[in-house]
Amino acid sequence: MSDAPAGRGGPEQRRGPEQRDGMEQTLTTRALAEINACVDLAALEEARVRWLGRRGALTEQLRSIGSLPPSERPAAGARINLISERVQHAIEARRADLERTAVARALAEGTVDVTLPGRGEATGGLHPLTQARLRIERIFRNAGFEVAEGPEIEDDFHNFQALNIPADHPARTMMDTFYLKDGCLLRTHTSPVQIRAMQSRAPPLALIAPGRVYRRDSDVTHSPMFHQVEGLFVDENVSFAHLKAALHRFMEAFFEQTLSMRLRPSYFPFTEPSAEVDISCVLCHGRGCRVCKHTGWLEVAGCGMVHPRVFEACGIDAERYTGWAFGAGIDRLAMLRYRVSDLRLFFENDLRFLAGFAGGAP
Ligand code: 2U9
Repeated sequence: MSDAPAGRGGPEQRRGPEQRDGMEQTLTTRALAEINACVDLAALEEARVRWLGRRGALTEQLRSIGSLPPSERPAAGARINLISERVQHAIEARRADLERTAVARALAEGTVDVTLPGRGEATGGLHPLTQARLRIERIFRNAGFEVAEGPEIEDDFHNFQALNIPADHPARTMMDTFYLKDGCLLRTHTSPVQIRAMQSRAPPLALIAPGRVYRRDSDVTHSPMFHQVEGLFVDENVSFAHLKAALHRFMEAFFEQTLSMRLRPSYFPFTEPSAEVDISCVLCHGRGCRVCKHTGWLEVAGCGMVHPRVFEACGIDAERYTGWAFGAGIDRLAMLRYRVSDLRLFFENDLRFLAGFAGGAP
């Protein structure tokens, strides 16, 4: 506004009530006309400041009441408040109008094209290692096993001594360990979970322990953190024949194909006798390919009968009970099942790789 709204700062005491009445009407008419003439929200805000702001015309009017005779002040104040309210309502109504118009214009100009197809929502999925683990868990749960968990930070007793691996045992170097403070370590296998189960409960016991394990070992085929699943079955009259049948059933269920399985004698401190578990190659079905190095066989697990010293360390009567155990790398099982040729792909979390597993059900 170039000219100041009428009466601003005027000497009120020289005006009579009729004069003031006329002037207030003029003010109201001008304010409402200005507000309705605003074509955008910025202009409306300017008008609001001009009329109702701290130095706005109506605020000044209210302030100038002090110069009126005391008897006229209440009535004059009430009238100006009424005008301010009308102006305020007019601003709000105009603002709503302008906002509606802006939305209508944006729609008309096609800024928001409601006919465009949506961008779509990417469906996430379980990591292939999680899918493999859940698959293993489901198979064993169906066979009556429970799934047990335990701490990843362990002590020497649960990770080594109770498993018949004393301090000077050569197996300690085989399982290069990450040591922490106060004699703690990162578990090198999930066996401590079974140790704790046997310490706290009496047989019969049927459980698997899947989880992360750690070894100071890192190259193309080894990661310092990898995933294992171990199984333990303890009762009276449990034999090696049970072990072989259970593992064979598991392998066929996991790979969803008929397989041959063979056991080769081996050595682990915690089992006696011990064996390596081979299955016929899941890719070439035993004919020989690059994955099985043309042998027709894949080594997928180790197993054996629980060593009596392990039972003794857990307070289980080794004369009465026998048990079998096995261990397998979940990462290797997942590579074979999902045809992944490089272990590192599981740990890089490249979405282009992971997207191939989205929606996959274990
Ligand atoms: C208790 C008693 C015995 C678990 C076993 C293996 C054989 C085995 C390897 C497979 C691939 C580790 O991930 S890997 O490198 N494991 O060969 N593990 S028997 O034996 C146990 C476990 C717990 C109380």
